[in-house]
Amino acid sequence: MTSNGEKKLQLYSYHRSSCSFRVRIALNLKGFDYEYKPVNLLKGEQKTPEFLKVNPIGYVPALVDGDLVIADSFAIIMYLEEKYPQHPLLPRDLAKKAINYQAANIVSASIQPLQNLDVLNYIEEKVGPEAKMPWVQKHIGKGFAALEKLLQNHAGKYATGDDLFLADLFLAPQIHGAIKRFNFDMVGHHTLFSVGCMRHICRYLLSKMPCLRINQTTLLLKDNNNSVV
Ligand SMILES: N[C@@H](CCC(=O)N[C@@H](CS)C(=O)NCC(=O)O)C(=O)O
Repeated sequence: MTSNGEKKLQLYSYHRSSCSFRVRIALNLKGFDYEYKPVNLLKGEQKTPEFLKVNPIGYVPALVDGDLVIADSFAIIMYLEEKYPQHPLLPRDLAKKAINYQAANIVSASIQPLQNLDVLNYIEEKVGPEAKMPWVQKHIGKGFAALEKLLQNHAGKYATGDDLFLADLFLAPQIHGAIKRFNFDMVGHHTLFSVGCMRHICRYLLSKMPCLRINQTTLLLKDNNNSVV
């Protein structure tokens, strides 16, 4: 329960999931205390009957707010944005808002689905394990080249200027995963690397919430009780 008697939000998440990471950043920016419900994707927990009742497609993240269950990071973030206006995640300027939607959708529709665990397992089975990395790197490269062009005239400290918005929530976990998990070479992606990178997001979150600490290896943020946030 929260201090005003409402049930705490619950987030079904996996620490390595970039889609869950987007929502964790949004919840942090909006300043929520929420219950973390881990779903271990490598152990197949997303396919258990219990989790499929939460999200029938078997993906994290999923957010529970009272009786409402919302799956899909974009839907969750838009819901949080409309319900809880503190720290707006979208700029007022219409053109800048459109750039934010475009950047978020390049990541969530044209990059991440092609590197999803289910897809990589399929490629491994049908083509062979050696085919996975080139496949992922090709699609990250294609998406990042488009993002680089899209953002080069808009970027400031963050993706679309000097404030942190929706595009950053999608970019930071994607860039983080590209480097750490898929060994993607960021040379030639200067705009993305300098603005979208985790350092900015983490520094910002840490300055807002001094109770948080960051694990330098996993880049997970933890609170004083050592719980992942
Ligand atoms: N469009 C969905 C995609 C969700 C998704 O693909 N989640 C991945 C983790 S980032 C997952 O749960 N994968 C499990 C699997 O492939 O079995 C969103 O943005 O939330």
